[in-house]
Amino acid sequence: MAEQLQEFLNLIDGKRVASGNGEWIDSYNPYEGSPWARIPKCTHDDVDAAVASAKNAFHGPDWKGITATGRGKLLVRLADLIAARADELGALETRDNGKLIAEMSAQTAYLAEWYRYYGGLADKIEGRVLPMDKASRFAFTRREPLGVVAAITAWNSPLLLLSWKLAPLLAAGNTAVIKPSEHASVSTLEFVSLFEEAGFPPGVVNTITGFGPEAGAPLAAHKDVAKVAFTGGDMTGQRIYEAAAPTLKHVGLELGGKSPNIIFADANLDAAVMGAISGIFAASGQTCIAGSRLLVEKSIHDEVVERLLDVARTAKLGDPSKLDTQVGPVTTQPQRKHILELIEAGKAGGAKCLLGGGVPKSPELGNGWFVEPTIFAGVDNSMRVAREEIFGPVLSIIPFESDAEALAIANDSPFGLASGVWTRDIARAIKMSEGLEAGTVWVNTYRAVSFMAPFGGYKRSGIGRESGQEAIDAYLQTKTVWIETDESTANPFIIR
Ligand code: TXE
Repeated sequence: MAEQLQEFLNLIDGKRVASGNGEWIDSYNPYEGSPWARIPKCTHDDVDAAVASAKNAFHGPDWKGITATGRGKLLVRLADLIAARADELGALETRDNGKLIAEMSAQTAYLAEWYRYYGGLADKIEGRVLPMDKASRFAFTRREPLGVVAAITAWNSPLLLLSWKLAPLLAAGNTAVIKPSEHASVSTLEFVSLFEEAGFPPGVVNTITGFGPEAGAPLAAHKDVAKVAFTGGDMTGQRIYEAAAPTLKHVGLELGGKSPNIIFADANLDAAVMGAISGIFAASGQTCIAGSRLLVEKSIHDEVVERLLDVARTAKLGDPSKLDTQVGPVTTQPQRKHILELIEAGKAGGAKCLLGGGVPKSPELGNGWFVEPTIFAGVDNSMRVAREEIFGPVLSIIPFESDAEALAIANDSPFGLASGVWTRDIARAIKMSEGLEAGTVWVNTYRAVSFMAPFGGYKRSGIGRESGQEAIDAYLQTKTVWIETDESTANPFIIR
């Protein structure tokens, strides 16, 4: 069986390599429920080799010798190569993580924009001349890269999540070791070929595949890694924060959410209902920004529920590689088990299951890891389905009566990644956007992202921001240079 699987290799120091111990991990097609490829099962020694390669490249003349403008040009060239290969990369992602081809190829086409944007910013990283309160001194700042950055990513959108890290970190002059999720590494392993084609020196971008504890943990703790940039679950994020502490690494953590999507009675209900559907059933709910808590004003509650059911009932489940499929399988078997357990917890806790609630019966979906689009009404915000990230197609509807109550329920969560507000009242929209404890507030839209819009979490949803101009600051450190122009000697026993 294993002989027939396509093999994908890591990239370390410009060479394609298997793991040092020769072991592999099978990569599954979630629609067929069977393995289709295999990836190296790396351990500590492989991590050491990848970090050594990135460290050498960081200090070596080939990368250091490229001007900021030159780095920018490499990134723009890479963007063109990505655009040319977007469909192919999107198809690989669909095969590996089961998400819709329409969604994955839109993502892979769009990610070229991150490299163009940060390619443009690369030679706009500027220090400052300081005005100085001491007449004989001249001082200025330089903005310098951190060194080796570990980019550890999740399976739901492998290349998009990676690019949010890779484009700014390379623009800033760092080098990278990428650790994709063991559940969906293939697109990343294919993608990194483009760096050589674009002209990046060997060792600037390296990959390590493997399980979290065996490959991710030694990378997150490695003494020569200056920063860990991570996307994944909050508990793993916490472990990475701890692993980074002994060597005082920088960290960027983009973790999960339990985002409130709030519909007021004055909203455009057609748009709001579609926004709610896109918030939870797109990508089978496997997005960190899933609008998994739908807060609905009481006076329109029943109407919104009816409209939601009308759309959700007809959602077409099926093969994610077909363009007309609307809901695909979830990516992993453990993830499906987790979702089904939380659905049972919702039922046991007293929430009313209006739709779905299990595994679809139809035989043609039999091999895939599907979960039915599920809608719970009568949810109280203290229930598990309202508090825990489910990361699946499960919506919890919570009624509210006033703006203050909506805000209180929305903010009563350990998470704070995203939120949605549906209203035609501009004053209400502004007040809600002020009051919501979340890194993103969407008004009359949902699930919108852009390379120019900072993205990240409040509270347990993470640390730091990705995308936008400020993301590049997260991969830079400031050096202050002082120059004394007065040649007279100063008293050495007092501060200068
Ligand atoms: O993610 P993990 P999993 C949430 C979602 C899901 C849960 C678990 O709720 O149910 O996380 O998903 C690597 N040191 N999100 O298990 O474990 C791992 O190999 C270093 C939210 O897939 O967080 C992978 O590369 N690395 C989310 C990456 O961390 C470790 C996206 C993510 O894995 C490690 C996905 C360790 N000790 C899941 N343990 C989002 N924010 O979008 C694991 N890893």
